[in-house]
Amino acid sequence: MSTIAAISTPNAVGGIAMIRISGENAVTVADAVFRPAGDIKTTQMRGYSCAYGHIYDADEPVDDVVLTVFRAPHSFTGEDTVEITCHGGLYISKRILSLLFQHGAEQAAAGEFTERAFLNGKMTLSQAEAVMSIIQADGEAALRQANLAKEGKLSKLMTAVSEELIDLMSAFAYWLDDAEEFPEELERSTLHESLLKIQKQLENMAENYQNGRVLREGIRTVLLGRPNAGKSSIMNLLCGMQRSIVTEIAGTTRDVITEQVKISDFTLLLSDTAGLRETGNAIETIGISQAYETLEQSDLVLYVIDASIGITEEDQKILKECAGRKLAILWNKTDLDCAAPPQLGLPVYPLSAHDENALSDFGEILHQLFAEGCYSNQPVIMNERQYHLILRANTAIFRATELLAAMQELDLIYAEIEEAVRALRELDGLDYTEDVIQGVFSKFCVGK
Ligand SMILES: Nc1nc2c(ncn2[C@@H]2O[C@H](COP(=O)(O)OP(=O)(O)O)[C@@H](O)[C@H]2O)c(=O)[nH]1
Ligand SMILES: [Mg+2]
Repeated sequence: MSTIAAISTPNAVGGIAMIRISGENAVTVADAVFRPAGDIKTTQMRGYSCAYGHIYDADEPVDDVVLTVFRAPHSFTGEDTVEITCHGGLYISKRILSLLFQHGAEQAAAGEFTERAFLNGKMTLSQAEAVMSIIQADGEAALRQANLAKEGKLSKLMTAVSEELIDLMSAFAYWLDDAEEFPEELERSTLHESLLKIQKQLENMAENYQNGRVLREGIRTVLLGRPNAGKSSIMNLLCGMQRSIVTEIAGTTRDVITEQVKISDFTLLLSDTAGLRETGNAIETIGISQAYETLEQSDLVLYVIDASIGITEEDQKILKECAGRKLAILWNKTDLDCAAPPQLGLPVYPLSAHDENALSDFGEILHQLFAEGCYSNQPVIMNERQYHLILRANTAIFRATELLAAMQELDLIYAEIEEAVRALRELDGLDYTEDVIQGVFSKFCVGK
């Protein structure tokens, strides 16, 4: 395999930059441009050792650097690897990289170092994907999930499920060729039970992925309620700035206003909407229908009620339309004379939007609403590719149970279970095609 090189630090000016070289000739390529300050020759450096010295372009010094050597197979990629840490100027790092190219290294493609780690058996495909998830993690929960996958917990789980399926297959492989009918020795009900158990596991994984989506992409949150309930005031409170216009005039907000807000571990994609009411105003009517569209796409509804008025019939009607979504009632304007919050079997949070600290514990509320799935210590699948393979396996198992119930022939059932195993093996890269690998690693950054 060729020797590749890339700048692994961001394409920006910083204190230091790091250039990574990997492949059979990594050390000789580095040796061609590096003059150590000490006595040990670069080619004689041992793994996990580093040296201080200078990069030279012919006889011209370019930068003083630290060079770290990793010897195969004890490196990230499993190949000989050299990391050059230089001053973090854009020109310097690019100039050193181009010197490496002059001495035989080739530009690494996106994710190529990790791809090599996978191809060299240093990690499974889901562990390789976890590397990217670690880089992208923007909070504690996302990082914890990525680390679980990186440690191989997801791989272990996938292997366990595949092995259960393979055991089932071998249990009835014996009857496969000559059984005209379903053999009596093989208990239909036991087989059915085992398949259902596996199906449940796969369904849980798919569900956890959906729950985890809010961590990866943000919680699509909509502020809904009647005009003047205080939605825009609460929007501004959560944004920490005057994002929406607030007036005492009902019908002030018309467009949907969306802002990204980071609260505790969560990112909210927060939308303020027009107050919901019957109105003859054409512009307001459009705003109201946009509010309903936003509701359709939301993960969380914050339903704002003016506590000095209390819950109205209209509120009750709209709340019914929110059924099935994560929902919290913000019982606003508690600084005024107001009734006790209603008992609706929903979480109700009393507050006054005029108190600037009113939502300082909002992160807690989000934790209560979204803790499940996000904070599990179970390994969670991390991306669409993995999700679709879980669904593919699940569909195959479902078909197997249907065939079993319909007293169909064994070989049809066997084929479905085999299909589920194929999907799970592809998930962890035990079987893969060039396209799969290309699809996974092209999403990485160059230099990782
Ligand atoms: N007293 C009091 N007034 C509030 C509170 N929240 C909002 N208001 C007032 O209620 C009116 C409508 O607020 P606004 O945020 O525009 O409501 P929206 O129509 O639901 O967006 C404005 O005059 C606000 O100042 C609150 O907690 N207490
Ligand atoms: Mg408003």
